Amino acid sequence: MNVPFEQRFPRPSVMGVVNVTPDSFSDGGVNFEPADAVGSARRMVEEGATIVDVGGESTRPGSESVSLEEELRRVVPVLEGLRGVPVSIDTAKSQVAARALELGAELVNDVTALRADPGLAGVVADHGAYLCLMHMRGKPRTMQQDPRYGDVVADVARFLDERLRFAVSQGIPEESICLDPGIGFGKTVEHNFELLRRLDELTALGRPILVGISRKSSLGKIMGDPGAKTGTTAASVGAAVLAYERGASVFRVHDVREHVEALTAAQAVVAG
Ligand code: HH2
Repeated sequence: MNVPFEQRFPRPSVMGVVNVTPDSFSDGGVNFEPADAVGSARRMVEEGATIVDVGGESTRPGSESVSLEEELRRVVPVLEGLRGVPVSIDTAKSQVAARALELGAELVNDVTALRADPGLAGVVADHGAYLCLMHMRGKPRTMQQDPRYGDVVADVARFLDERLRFAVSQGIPEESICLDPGIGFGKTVEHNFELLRRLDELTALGRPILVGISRKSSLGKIMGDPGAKTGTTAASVGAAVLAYERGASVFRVHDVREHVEALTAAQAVVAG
C-alpha cells in the first residue's frame, strides 16, 4: 500500500513534462530521441521535479492517436533509461501503462479519466499505482470545435467526482488519486481561466488537484495573439503561482527550474 497521494506529492509538487513525440504543441521533437528524453528527465529531477511525466502520444488539439506499437516503441527505451527516477506515464492505454509500471513508473496519468481503455483501471489497481483523472470534453481531434458548458466549473466538478467514484469502484484507493480540470481540453480561454479562478470548487471534491497550464495557448492568446499556439514560461509561472494560492497541489510543467523557484517563493508567502 502506497502512502497517500498528498504525502507522496506535497503541495506544491512539480511534475516535469517529457514528451517523446515528434508533434507535441510546445516541445515536439525536442525529446524524440530516447537519449535526449532521458537527459531532459534527469535534469528536471535535479532542478526539483518530484516526478517526470513521460508520454508517447500528443493530445494537442487536432492530433490523431498513435498505435499501441508506436507508443511502446517511443516510451519503453526512455523508461528503461530512467530506472530509479520517479516516473509518471502519460497514457490512456492499459498495455503501455502495464509496461511502464513494470519498468518502475509509480503514477498513471490518463487524460481520458479511465474512459478509453476498459483494462486500465485494473492495471492501476493491480500495481497499486497512483492515478491522475483528467477532464476532457470530446476527443483531441475535435475538442476545440466550439466547446460549450452550462457552468464549466460545475460541469467539470461533476465529471471528476463521477470518475473518482468509478475509479474507487474498480479497486483503486481514493487516497491514490488526484484530479485535474484539463486546461485546454475542450475549453475556451475563458473556460480555462474560470476553472483556475474557481479552483476551490474542485479542491472541495476532497482530492489533490493537478494543473497543467504550462505553455498552453490560452496564455499566448491573452497576450493579444488570437492565433497563438503556445504561451511563454513567464505567463505559465504566473498562472501556476495563482493556482497554487487557490489550492492546486501538483503542477505539470515544461520549465521545471522556473516553476520550482516561483512556487517555493509562493509557499514562503502563503505558508510562512
Ligand atoms: N496536458 C497535456 C498532456 N497531458 N495531462 C494532464 N494530467 N494534465 C494536462 O493538462 C495535460 C496532460 C498537453 O500538454 P503537452 O504534453 O505539453 O502537449 P502534447 O499533448 O501536445 O504532447
